[in-house]
Amino acid sequence: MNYPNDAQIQAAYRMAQERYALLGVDTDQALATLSNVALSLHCWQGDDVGGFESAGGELTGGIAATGNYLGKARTPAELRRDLDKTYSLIPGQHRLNLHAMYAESGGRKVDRNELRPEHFTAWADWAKTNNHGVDFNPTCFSHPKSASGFTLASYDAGTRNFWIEHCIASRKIGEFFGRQLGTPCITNIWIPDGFKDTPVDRRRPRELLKDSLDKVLAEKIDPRHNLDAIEGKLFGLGAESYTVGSHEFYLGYAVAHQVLLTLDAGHFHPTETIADKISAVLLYLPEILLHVSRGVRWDSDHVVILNDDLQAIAQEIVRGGFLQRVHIGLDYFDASINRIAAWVIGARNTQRALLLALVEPIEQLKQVEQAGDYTQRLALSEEIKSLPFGAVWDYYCLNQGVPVGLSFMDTIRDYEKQELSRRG
Ligand code: RNT
Ligand code: ZN
Repeated sequence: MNYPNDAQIQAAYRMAQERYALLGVDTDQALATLSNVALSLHCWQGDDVGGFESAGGELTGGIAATGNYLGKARTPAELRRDLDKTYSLIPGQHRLNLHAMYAESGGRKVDRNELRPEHFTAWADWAKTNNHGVDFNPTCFSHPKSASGFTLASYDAGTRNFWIEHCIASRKIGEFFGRQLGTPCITNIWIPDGFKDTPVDRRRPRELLKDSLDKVLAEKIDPRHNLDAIEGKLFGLGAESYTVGSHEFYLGYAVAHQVLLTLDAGHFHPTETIADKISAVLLYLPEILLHVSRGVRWDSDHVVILNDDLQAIAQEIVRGGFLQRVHIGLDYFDASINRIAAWVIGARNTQRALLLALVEPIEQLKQVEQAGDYTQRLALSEEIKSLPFGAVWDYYCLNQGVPVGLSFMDTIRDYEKQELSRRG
């Protein structure tokens, strides 16, 4: 592969900058804005949503990582090494999204309701050293007490209580991360509860879930340290007919309690996109969390590509002026390709989508729309698609000291040879 040299990248940028300036777009400003957007990288792409509680524990909860590519992380040290490599290939400073099952208990069995901040000190130290904020998730799946398919909405009070305790413990761990790192941790609750076949009673499990959430969220935690989020879903594997925590359920709960709503791009009907929901829900909620993902048929978690859906999400965030109120996390898991590449490709695509939105002549577009000139709106929207955006992105990567263009794959291939291929 031949790559452009620094002088070529800079020259291409100068030309692109002039071209965008003709439309009143300041590309330097766009890049400065982009450099302040931290993505929350999901730790679970590195080991196929396995966690470190027990080797080979089965992934349940209606989600699935398919594929058997070499090099899956088997220990926290390996996962952190893989993450370090990943962050080094993504421009900017980013966060980590951690799940409770990635606790480190020094070989002792600690059940999920007994997890405490001390089981996450290694993650906190690593995050502090590397300047990553951390977000957190209770793990309400892949556990004997979720085997019925129900957790916070279980008819069994003992089961419900166990998961309530786990979620409360998780919020305190979130608070710990927030305090340690000086940036609020978003603790996001997603549960798998649902029925494979059509239930008779759709009402009772939702009442139980509402009651469980009330208990989980009863204690106020300083929002400078922890923010709570709740994530709905349409269906899961083995829960095709009914999901207790549906979108409407959580939208109502979030508005009523002013907690963050999490919108996962893969959790809606196939032609339903989350982009259009952002400006609607932000009228009633201070902030939201996105799980940027890609649904493909039965799977809600394919690696994010730079498609229309992703661009529409970025456009809505930028055009709406919502960069401060929309937290962007990634959520997908592909075990059939190099896992570092999966992280890097999805993260870089999300950034490219944001940059594409940041270099739009938004004021002009809004003006023609407000003037009712829909012909010009269409013409301009289409024309800007072929502006030299790639040169701006390359220049950004160069300035941020990360590989330009496809050269990030050289580093990944090297790492695969030196590190990943040695893992059993
Ligand atoms: C599942 C949800 C949830 C998970 C992670 C592992 O459908 O999207 O966010 O992917 O918690
Ligand atoms: Zn999700």
